[in-house]
Amino acid sequence: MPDASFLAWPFFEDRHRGLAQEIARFADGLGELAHAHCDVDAACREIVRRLGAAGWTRHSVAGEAFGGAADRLDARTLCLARETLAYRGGLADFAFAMQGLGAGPISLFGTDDQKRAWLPRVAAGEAVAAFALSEPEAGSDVAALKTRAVLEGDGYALDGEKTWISNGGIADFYSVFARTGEAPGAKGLSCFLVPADAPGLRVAERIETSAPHPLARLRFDNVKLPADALIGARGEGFKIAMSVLDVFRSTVGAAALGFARRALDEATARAATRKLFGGAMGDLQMVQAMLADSATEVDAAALMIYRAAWAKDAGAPRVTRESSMAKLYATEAAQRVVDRAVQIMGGHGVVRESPVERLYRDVRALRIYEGASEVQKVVIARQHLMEFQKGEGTG
Ligand code: COS
Repeated sequence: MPDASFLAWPFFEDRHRGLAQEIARFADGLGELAHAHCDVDAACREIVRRLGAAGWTRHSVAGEAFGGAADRLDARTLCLARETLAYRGGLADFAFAMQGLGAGPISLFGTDDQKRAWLPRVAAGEAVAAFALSEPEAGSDVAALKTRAVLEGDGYALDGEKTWISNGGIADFYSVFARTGEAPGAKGLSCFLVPADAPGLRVAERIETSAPHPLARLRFDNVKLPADALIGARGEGFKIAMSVLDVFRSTVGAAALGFARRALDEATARAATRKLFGGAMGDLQMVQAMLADSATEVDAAALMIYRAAWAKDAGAPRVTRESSMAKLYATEAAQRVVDRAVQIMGGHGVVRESPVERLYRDVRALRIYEGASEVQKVVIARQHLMEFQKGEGTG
């Protein structure tokens, strides 16, 4: 059983404690479906369907009138759900996470019509959502993106290429960021709602990764969009992307925490039961040192994640610094915790499809996606310096 003592922390309300138990039961019920599958597309759709039927994807969208569990996204619920699902399997976590991220621009910036068109279906697990930001030459440097949306009559024509798009190929709609040219760089981007069946949009390539999930490169060739496909205001695309990422970055940390807790539990069980040198493996101080480091890092990651989520839920206008710190620390720490677990498992840790071998593959991408560790450091340092300068100004 995963350690649940952190739920007593003051970051949570009783409703979170109840939800954490319920989602654990739901996740246990997924069984092998929670893991990457030979048919990841079908598995993902089925997980989304079940998440919807059980009411979990209601937490992925904002607005009770649009099928959401509440009027605001609750970052603590999203983090608890991701941590719990990731503990059971990377694909279950992935399927849940992408519903929230893909629908995030609509939840936070969409019109009522856009919300009515898509959020109830995302909440019910009937529509699959995707977030299309990265390009072949713009991943970390978002302001460099080149996909263009040109005004044509009342609407837009979209041209360009997106890559590393999670749910690419199975999504029902994409939140697409494109250059509309109001100003150079970050100030000239906008966000668009693009249905997957829009003529001119096609999957140019499916991308296979070490922890398989639906992932694709997309082409947009003269995709005609109506004026009401614009999400938020023209020129606000960069801020929309960053605001959505502010909410979801701490949830990436939470997924890493779920992987780390599972790795620590597997390693602990092994150390407690495996006999060597005439005693239990866990009696060896070098093994104890590994367990101590991992247990400490798991707790530290949990503190940072739930601090960031609590700050967001408590109404902080921006949690850029807190969510970047949580993502950076938790994903880097999880990599170390999983690696130590492999070491403690010995040969068993590299047996294909064993729990720890899966974790070893599952955890790696988290240090890259939704802002690589290096980008998080840039973001944290900028915020830190800005706070210092503000303090200087006020004396
Ligand atoms: N929330 C709201 N607004 C934000 C913001 C945030 N978190 N971060 C930046 N902005 C605003 C800034 O305030 C600025 O507006 P003003 O000039 O009006 O103040 C504007 O957006 C431009 O910001 P900035 O100058 O910081 O832009 P940069 O191009 O220098 O940003 C980084 C560089 C690296 C910080 C940014 O590109 C980034 O976060 N990249 C990683 C993106 C990512 O996660 N990629 C993975 C793809 S998604 S899977």
